[in-house]
Amino acid sequence: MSPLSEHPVSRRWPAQNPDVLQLYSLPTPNGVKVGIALEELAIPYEAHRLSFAEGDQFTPEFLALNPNNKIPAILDPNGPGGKPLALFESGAILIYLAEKAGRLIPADPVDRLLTLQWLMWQMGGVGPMFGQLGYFHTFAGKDIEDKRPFERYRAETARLLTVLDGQLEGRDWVTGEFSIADIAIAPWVRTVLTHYAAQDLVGWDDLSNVPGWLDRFLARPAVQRGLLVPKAD
Ligand SMILES: N[C@@H](CCC(=O)N[C@@H](CS)C(=O)NCC(=O)O)C(=O)O
Repeated sequence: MSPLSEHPVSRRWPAQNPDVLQLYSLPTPNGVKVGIALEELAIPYEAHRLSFAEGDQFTPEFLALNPNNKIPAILDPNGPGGKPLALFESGAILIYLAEKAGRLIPADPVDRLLTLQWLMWQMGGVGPMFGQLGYFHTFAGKDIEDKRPFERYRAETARLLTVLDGQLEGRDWVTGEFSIADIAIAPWVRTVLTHYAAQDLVGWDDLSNVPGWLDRFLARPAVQRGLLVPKAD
């Protein structure tokens, strides 16, 4: 890839410090995962805030970085082999950052796979299903008369939370040690409470382990900083 300053995304969102990792994001459940990981790992970065209202994700400059028109995405001037790296998909970015820093992903091969297993569980299940619950319960889909889509995603969200509750039995964190699996999952679980106010719909009070785990997650100073990334202008 050409130097970071020559990437089209840098024309629209110029880097003040082109030597550090550039993040293009918003504080959504997918976006904050990367801010939290960067803060936990103490990796220097510069964050650029997109505006969905302005359609920033559809501009040619952003599409040159992520043709899938979604945040988060990163541009790291010091990628593998010392070359610039552009990356999208929050799960891929979390794996990249953890491996780069040598933390938040276990070195043991089996533990590493189990961490990736729970990360993929979030990416393939929790994110899409919880997101649909939000659409049909809180956002534009809430006025749709046919309640079958809402019920489908409500039940699936409740089921996924029960699975997580079982995994957390006897563990402080999803796979034992704090990892990118926690960073991927917790922002979505938080959103059920903060943005959807759906705790009564998904059996929150029946969960034995998830509420305490979420409290532990939110008590971490790096998490609290990461939840605000990128800051509003
Ligand atoms: N699987 C993707 C999902 C990313 C995603 O859905 N991002 C949303 C915000 S949370 C977005 O950018 N939406 C803008 C759009 O769809 O136009 C990831 O985890 O990075």
